[in-house]
Amino acid sequence: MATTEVRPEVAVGGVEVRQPYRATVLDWLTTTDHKKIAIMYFVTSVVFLCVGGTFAGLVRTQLMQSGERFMDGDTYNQVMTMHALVMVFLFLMPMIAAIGNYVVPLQLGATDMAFPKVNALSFWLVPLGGILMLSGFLVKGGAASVGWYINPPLSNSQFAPGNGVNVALAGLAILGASTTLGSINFIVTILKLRAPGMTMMRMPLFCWNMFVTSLLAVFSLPVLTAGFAMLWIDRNLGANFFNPQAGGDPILYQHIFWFFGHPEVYILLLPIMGVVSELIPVFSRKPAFGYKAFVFATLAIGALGTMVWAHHMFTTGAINVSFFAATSLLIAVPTGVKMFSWTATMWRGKVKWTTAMLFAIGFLSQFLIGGITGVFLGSGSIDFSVHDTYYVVGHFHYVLVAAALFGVMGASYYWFPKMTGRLLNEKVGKVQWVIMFVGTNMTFMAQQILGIKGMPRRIETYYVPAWNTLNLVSTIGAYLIGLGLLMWIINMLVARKRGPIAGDDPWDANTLEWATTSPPPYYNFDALPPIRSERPLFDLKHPAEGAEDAAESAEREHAGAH
Ligand code: HEM
Ligand SMILES: [Cu+2]
Repeated sequence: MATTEVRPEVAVGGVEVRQPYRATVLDWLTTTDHKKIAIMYFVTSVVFLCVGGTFAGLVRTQLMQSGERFMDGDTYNQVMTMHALVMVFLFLMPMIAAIGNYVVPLQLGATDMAFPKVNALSFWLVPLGGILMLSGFLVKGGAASVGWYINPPLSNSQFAPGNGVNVALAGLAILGASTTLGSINFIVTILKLRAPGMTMMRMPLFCWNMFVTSLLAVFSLPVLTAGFAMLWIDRNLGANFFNPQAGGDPILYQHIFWFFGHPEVYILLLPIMGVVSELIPVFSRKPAFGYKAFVFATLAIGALGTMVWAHHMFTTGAINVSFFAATSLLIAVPTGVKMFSWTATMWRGKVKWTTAMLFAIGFLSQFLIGGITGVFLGSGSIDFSVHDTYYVVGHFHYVLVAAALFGVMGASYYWFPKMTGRLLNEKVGKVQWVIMFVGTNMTFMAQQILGIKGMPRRIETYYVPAWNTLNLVSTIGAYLIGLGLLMWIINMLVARKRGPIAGDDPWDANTLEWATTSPPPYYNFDALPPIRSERPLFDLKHPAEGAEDAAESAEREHAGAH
């Protein structure tokens, strides 16, 4: 494989540019290069975003007006369930694997991930798991239509006959294996392949977030897979793990699912927080405020994130509400530390309003809304009145869409030049940002208000005219999000071939991925700068400031030791 990568440099507009990946199909099918694997994850994830987005569009079109029913109940439930499973397991998790695969080895100054072959396997399990899960639409009875928790008794073979749930469980188990293998790869790469001088406390914040995310994934995904296996055995081999008539317990399934489900939201969010922690210092021209505090906040969120799962079960009456309310509210503290660190980093900075920075700031404001409504839901008394309403749907979409999707957009505008050697169109990017900022707030704020007004989730239609206007607003907002995503995809397709040449370090950034060419050679680096802080490239470019900063922090560390 290596031999095909040594390509002649060609001069474009006076800048030496490597020809990006004119690899053969066989190269792509057999590659173990983390950069190529990252690009395959990226493309696969965008394709599934289109699938999951189309499902969301269908759902919103049906809910636009009361009494609208172009999808019957079962079809609606299939489309809604698959929307969620596709968006979580086939769009966002592979997208995080894409960004992590491309950036982590480069930021560590490594030539690749620790286990390149396992890395390739982790990728190929994604299309396999995805096709298996979506093949439910082709089997008798249709795709899984029981909601994304797939919880019994609704999902047992009596109430969900046919193979839709079976293929969904099998597909999800394969996707779980992909993420677990990928996470082990990240953990070993981060612990073992850091360049000389890069101590853990000089590691870029993105890598720290990927590290904690991977620990959470290895911790929680096997539990989910065990729960899916128990449900599969109940459905197909007549066991009774979750059958109360035979001594089983459906509440047990909910514990198992949410023991994974809540850490899952941090598996989705921490990497995005890592992305934002790269973008804000670079475009504020300041080091990250409170680097150490940020690292400990990330570790605290990871640890606390494993202790709150039953806040999804407040209304079952089967759990200790006070304990889980307390742990849930506690997470607001390290999250607040991060929000403060990002804001303080921008404070008095020389902010550059690039599209990537706009999406980072969009993440902050939207995540704030998602976070605060999460605090409301964490307090048992409020949750009792809004559980299973659109308030909850609005809340987690603020976190998963308005926040996570914005983070993905920011990451793409920031690292696309490193992946392709060309810049995305900034004008298009800024228009896209406005459209998506307005669209997400229309879609999900309207949903939150509908929830307060009592609209339950998972209904294929409604007959309450008072909910019409807000549902119309929510649907128009969803169409705007769709338009924004379309602009993003077209921007990438055009820029890949005709975007302005980026050069090695178009953003005047801080970390090692910008210390090599765009795109990098298959071996990543010809040479590495000395590493004395979490901003090695900045230190190299600004020796005085860098040295000063390094001296200052050494001073602080020294003072702290005494
Ligand atoms: C792009 C714009 C999106 C729109 C307009 C949208 C819309 C919706 C709507 C209306 C529902 C509720 C359906 C119901 O309760 O009947 C829903 C459910 C859901 N969505 Fe989205 N969504 C979007 C993106 C996403 C993304 C990016 C994710 C995850 C990464 C996601 C994850 C979910 C989940 C987990 C559910 C719950 C499904 C269930 O109740 O089982 N959505 N979405
Ligand atoms: Cu939760």
